[in-house]
Amino acid sequence: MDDRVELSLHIPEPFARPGETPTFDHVDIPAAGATRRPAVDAAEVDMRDLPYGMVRVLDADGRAVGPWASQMDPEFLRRGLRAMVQTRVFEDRMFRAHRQGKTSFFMKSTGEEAIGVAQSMTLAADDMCFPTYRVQGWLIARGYPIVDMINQIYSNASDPLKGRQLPILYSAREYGFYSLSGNVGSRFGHAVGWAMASAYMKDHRIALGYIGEGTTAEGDFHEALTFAAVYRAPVILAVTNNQWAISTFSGIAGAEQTTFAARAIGYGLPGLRVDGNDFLAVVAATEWAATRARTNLGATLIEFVTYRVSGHSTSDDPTKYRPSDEPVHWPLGDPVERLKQHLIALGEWSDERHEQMQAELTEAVRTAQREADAVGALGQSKPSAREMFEGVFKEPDWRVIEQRREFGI
Ligand SMILES: Cc1ncc(C[n+]2csc(CCOP(=O)(O)OP(=O)(O)O)c2C)c(N)n1
Repeated sequence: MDDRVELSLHIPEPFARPGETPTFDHVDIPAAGATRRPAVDAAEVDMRDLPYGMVRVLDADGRAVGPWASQMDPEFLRRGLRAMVQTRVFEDRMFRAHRQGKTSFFMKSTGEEAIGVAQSMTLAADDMCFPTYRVQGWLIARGYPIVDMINQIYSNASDPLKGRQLPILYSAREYGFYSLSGNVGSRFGHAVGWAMASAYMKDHRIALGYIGEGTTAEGDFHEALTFAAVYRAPVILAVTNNQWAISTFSGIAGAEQTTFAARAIGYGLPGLRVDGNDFLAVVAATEWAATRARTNLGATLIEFVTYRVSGHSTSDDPTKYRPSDEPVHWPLGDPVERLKQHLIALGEWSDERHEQMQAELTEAVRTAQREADAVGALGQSKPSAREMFEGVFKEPDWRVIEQRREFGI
């Protein structure tokens, strides 16, 4: 008789499906202030507890507590709040624009705004971020014109990218925002390469790469970590763990085994696990990792624990694969509400001022949309066909010249 054990596979299953009661008991959340803050030059071997903790600053009462809390200028915090609200208002409007047929596609970052906004405000103007489509707040925090974002989304004659990119795949070098790619993960290695080039040229600029937790299952993630560790590249590697990769829960990318921050340990890199819905924690962790990068101490992997409140994109209906009330059960709350409460607790903000700001930003987005609508929404206006042949190569290539001649323009 064959007494060998019959082999089987483990197929991770989400904790709740539509119609079931949502639970986040599996997400380990230490209290605010509980996770220690090591010196930036601490040895990696002495920091291997951090990927299992969670850098949190804001407590349930909106107070800043613990070793990662620092004195922050209320004006800086108000600017952060403003950029997050602006991002949310803008995204809601663009989602509606999609439903009105004004664009073919859109994606929201609802619930994740603190990450892109806080990092944009923390890093230097000439650092470079290698974004995902989930950090539009980076551009908004740096004052990128909303009308240009809408023109890009409409692919109209004023589209700064001349209709060459899918809606929301922005590119803005002057804003430290490297060209987005629809191929997820492809930019993560670029961040490391750019950082290596900066060090090779004895420059001072550092890079920040973003990747979703689902995409960490791709080879690009592991290649980037290897290069970052080996060459001690001046880069921050950010995993935004929003629990979902379209309809696939984080367990399919390995969340059941260990944390995404703990992936760092295998590469000899420090890994931080951070409350991604806590604006102050995002700033503190980013400052810590940036100081390491700027002083040749090398790369840091940061997992931002957050939640994707909306669907993956305008093509997605999340009620098909998760309980419709799952977002309200998310234990880390709403980043906008939490920063607002903190400012109110400091005596630096009020509900009235918040409402007034919201109204003002709604009006600003409306005005920008009217301006873009006047140029034309999707299909009503297009960049000139001539644009296809321009800006392709630094010096026009003979093939481009020939094709343009054949085209007769
Ligand atoms: C290389 C590649 N594979 C697959 C896709 C299809 N796709 C687009 S987004 C996505 C999910 C990404 O999830 P995650 O990395 O967790 O980021 P999130 O969208 O949750 O921010 C997939 C599979 C793609 N665009 N590119």
